[in-house]
Amino acid sequence: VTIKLFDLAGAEPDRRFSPYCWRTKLALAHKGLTVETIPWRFSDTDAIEMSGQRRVPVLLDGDKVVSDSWTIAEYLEDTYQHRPFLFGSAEARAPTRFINSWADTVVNGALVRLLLTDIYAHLHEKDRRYFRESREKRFGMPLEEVSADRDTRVVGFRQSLEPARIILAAQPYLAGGRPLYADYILFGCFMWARSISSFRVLTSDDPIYSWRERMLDNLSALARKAPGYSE
Ligand SMILES: N[C@@H](CCC(=O)N[C@@H](CS)C(=O)NCC(=O)O)C(=O)O
Repeated sequence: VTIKLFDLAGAEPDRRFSPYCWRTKLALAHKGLTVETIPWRFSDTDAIEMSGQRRVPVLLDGDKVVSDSWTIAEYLEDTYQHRPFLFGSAEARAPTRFINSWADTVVNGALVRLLLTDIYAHLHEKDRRYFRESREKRFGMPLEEVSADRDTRVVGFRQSLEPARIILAAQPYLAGGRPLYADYILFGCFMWARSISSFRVLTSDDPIYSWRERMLDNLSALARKAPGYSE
């Protein structure tokens, strides 16, 4: 059976920009598992109804339906134990989960404010109204206002990455000498940015920038080959 993945797409079906879907695609490639990705738009809620929730990624593996990128990572690790480890060891799972919650809250929370209008610009027509309404409600202001001050706001974003910068100045990957799921988590955030925006979120003298370059080339340059922008 081929694994299938519902993967958030923009107007162009091959523009895949969800940070969470990127984590899953990189995890599958790390495990050497082939996947058929299905382009999914925000308004395609019926297509993932069987998952009992309304967000992607949603993974189909035989008769198994798994949603939420963290749950999927654990599922892949536990189901495909004979494949390369995603977490490194049983003990590494908990600190990796901390990186997951840091990326979801601090990193993605700051990035969305920098990227919101670029995301909107790449959406499929059928998603625009829902996206504008739901995000303007969430931020309490027009989309365009949310990212209007991004040239100044990006400075704080870069500072907030200091925990990753310190470790990446000392070793090539968050996980150590080779990339593991910890790296795919944070890298997924940058793939979100790269897929839909030419805005410069990192400076080229940043150790995180060099790490991102290495990550783009790993796994047969899966990420670098995907439609996106280079800053
Ligand atoms: N905690 C979830 C978050 C998934 C998520 O928020 N996905 C977004 C796409 S990036 C989504 O499907 N949003 C649907 C919506 O906003 O209606 C995970 O890690 O998979």
